[in-house]
Amino acid sequence: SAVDRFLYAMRLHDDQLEDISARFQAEMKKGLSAESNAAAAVKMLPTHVRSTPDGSERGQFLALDLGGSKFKVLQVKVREGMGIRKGGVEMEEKIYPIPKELLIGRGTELFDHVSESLKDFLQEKNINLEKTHPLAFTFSFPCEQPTLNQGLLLSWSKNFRLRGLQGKDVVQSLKGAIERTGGMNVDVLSMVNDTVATMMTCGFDDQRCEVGLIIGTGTNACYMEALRHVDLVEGDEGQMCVNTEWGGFGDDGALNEYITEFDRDVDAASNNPGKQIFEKMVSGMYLGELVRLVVLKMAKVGLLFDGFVSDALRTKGKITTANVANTRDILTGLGLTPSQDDCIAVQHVSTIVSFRSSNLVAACLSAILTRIKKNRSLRTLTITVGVDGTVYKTHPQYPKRLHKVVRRLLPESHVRFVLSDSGSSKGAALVAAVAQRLASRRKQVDETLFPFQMSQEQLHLVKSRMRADLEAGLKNKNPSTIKMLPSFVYHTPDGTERGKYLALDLGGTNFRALLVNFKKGLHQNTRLYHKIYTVPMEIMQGTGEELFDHLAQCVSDFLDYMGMKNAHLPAGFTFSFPCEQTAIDTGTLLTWTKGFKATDCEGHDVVNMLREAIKRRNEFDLDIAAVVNDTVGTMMSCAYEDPECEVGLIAGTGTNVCYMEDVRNIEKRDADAQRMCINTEWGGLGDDGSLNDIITPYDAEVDQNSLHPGKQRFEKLTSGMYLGEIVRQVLLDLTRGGLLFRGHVTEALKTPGIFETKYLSQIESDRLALLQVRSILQQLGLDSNCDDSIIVKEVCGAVSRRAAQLVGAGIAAVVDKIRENRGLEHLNITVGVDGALYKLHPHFSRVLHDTAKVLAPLCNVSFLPSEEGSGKGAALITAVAKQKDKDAGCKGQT
Ligand code: 0WK
Ligand code: 0WK
Ligand code: BGC
Ligand code: BGC
Repeated sequence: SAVDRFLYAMRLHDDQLEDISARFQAEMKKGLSAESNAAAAVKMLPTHVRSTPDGSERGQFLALDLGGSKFKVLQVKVREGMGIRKGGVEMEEKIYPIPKELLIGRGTELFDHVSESLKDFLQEKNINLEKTHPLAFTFSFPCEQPTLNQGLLLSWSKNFRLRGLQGKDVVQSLKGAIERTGGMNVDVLSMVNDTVATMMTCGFDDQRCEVGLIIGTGTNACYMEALRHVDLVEGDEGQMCVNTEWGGFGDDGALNEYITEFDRDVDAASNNPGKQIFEKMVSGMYLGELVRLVVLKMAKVGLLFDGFVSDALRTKGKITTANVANTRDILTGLGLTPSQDDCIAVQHVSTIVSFRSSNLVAACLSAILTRIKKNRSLRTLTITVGVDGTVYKTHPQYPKRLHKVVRRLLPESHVRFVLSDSGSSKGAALVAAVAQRLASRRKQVDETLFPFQMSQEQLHLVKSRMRADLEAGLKNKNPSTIKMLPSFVYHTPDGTERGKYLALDLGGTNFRALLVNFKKGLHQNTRLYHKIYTVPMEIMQGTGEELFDHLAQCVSDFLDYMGMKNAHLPAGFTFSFPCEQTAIDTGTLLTWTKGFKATDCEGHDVVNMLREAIKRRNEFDLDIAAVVNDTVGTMMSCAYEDPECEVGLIAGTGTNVCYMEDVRNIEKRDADAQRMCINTEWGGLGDDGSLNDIITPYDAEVDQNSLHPGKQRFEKLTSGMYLGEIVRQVLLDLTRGGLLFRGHVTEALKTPGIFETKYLSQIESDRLALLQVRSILQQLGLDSNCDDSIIVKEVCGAVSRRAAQLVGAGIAAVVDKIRENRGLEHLNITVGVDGALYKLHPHFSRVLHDTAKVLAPLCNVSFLPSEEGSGKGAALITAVAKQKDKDAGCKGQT
């Protein structure tokens, strides 16, 4: 017919619809990817709704539904409250008209109207104004949401064009208005787009509903996208609902060949020209205008009403979508006297306009469904689409036509359409219920982790307590928690050290044997060979004889490996446990620490025990000339590189520090040297209860289950042997509280030592996506979901951060003491460091540095990780000891 010819451009055939569907799929990709999102016409906004209703939502909520044709205030009771049939939702609502001028006024005025309406609703429904009411906010405009209850307005659309809110957080604006209205307490828990609320509403009864569609004043759709495709949100686990804002499809010209002159006219006359091109071809706000402009043109060219044009027909907005449905009375309303053919023709025009709208929606909807099918690599997709909007609800043929075209475009899929019968606020309330649960979980996790957060005051306290016990340990009257053990090392290396030495290194986790050869010339060319031997648990906790026999056997293996069985080398023995020394080559073990508990060792000289073990083997001989603590060995190793290194720090399985103390301060031991290196054994700080105000129940539990309860309390807050256990205790507690792993306390979680500290380092590395955190948890037999892994990462972070801060406070105490020892305003000093925690943990060293800098502002502390461990240091000390013997020897002679 004439109309068909006239509106040829509006009749879209399936191949065109498939083309539009393909274009829209491309637009979706553009909107989802981080690098092309900014310029994308279809914004694909993440909503932070990570799941459709799962049946656990409950609660009473107020709801605001703003942005559609009607502004509503509601109260929604989900699965609770008297008389609600099991599992039901009860809603009370009231529509509050919005005065036209408010739609184009100041944003704050609109929100004042909203909050005054809310107050009116509370009063009318006798809802207690004192109680704080959780509120779910549906706001149907494009908003960027950093979180579930924040929404930065990108732009207005439809008939809203207000000033002063673009780019602002509309949740804050609402809270501001509620504040201004006063007399009510409302907690805005979540803000959702009406498509999301519609999807959730329909998802309440139909688990398959994973798409929300609005064809009302405006048009839009949302759907559950795979999180791995949502670049703008961290994590690639599970799903997230994306608000496509497909109204903007075509704003970048992607639909130009489908745009007709009438569309251009509608756009030009709209309050946001160039924007929402797709919406202006589809939604209720514009269909009436399209019909009017087509009818006007046809009248002008004499195809209607014998070419008579009335003013009304020329007037914008005279034909609204509502009455496109029945033609006769609209034409009379326009002061026209239509003939029967005119009516049929006009009816045909509105049918074609409405047809095109449903076809375009079908095309883009099929694009979304195709994408979901691909995401899940399904051959056939069975899914439900939740729909709302006056066009869909009131245009008699619209739903049928839409369903038919979608099924024609996706013949192999089973697409069900569910009309959201009571508006979208039920869905909004379900989102709020999830937000409430997440918020309460968040609060409980924060409360659990709060004691691990060290305030500046607390860190200053730890620094001064450390300082006090360092001082006390140097005095010999009363025992101190920090033993301050003399090392008989009087100065750091001066580069004159020469010769070949064997270094034996019993650390926290393994035993190392090293051959170190100091050659003439620059110290770079120190040759060093080493071999690492494990120390099995049963040896660590067997008899002293077995332990030292094991060490002697390792040495024998190393000498074989080096072919130096008969070298009779001088050896330095790094022994990383508290030893009382009376000379450089003796050391009485005071107490085992870390994972060691070998019998008949404490109170014995560890050098003799090693010598006896070697004698027992009777196949090689060693001249053990020095025994040093690993902190001392580390300080010497690093001092060989940097003469300013006068402190040695171990942050590994255990923790400890040594430093060059002025002999005049070492009351319990005099020596005719200016300084001596003191092995502080600061791990014992707190053994007298001085740290009880920061020790948490989790720490107490770890101490109780440790090999040496009550001992090494500072070490048990800061070192690798224990951090994993502290994390496990916290995870246990959170799981028992139902906040983690769905409350399942598995055997794995109850297994001591399962959470090795190396996992902390892995879990906390920024590069590690949550997925990998989950696989680590999987390996540990902990079946977790995305949120669980987020919490586990947080717990690890809290525990390791505290450890680094406490060690930082300890270092600040040591370097400040050295500065004051030397009466310096300012001290430059280097700390030689070793230990897996310091070297491998992604954040430990930085937090340690920052804390030391803040707590010891007058000291410029640089940290030098030791390259080859403390072995070289032990060899250096052995070289010095041998040198002295020689000097003493020839002095003896002279
Ligand atoms: C009813 C929903 C509301 C949505 C509206 C859209 O409760 O959230 O905005 O449908 O349809 P309209 O009222 O614009 O036709
Ligand atoms: C390597 C040193 C060794 C020290 C160890 C501490 O060579 O003396 O005991 O570091 O680190 P851990 O092995 O306890 O992580
Ligand atoms: C808005 C969308 C909304 C849709 C339906 C559009 O104009 O940009 O956020 O979902 O209308 O109300
Ligand atoms: C020991 C120290 C050692 C530290 C680091 C502590 O348990 O008591 O002697 O330096 O661990 O290995």
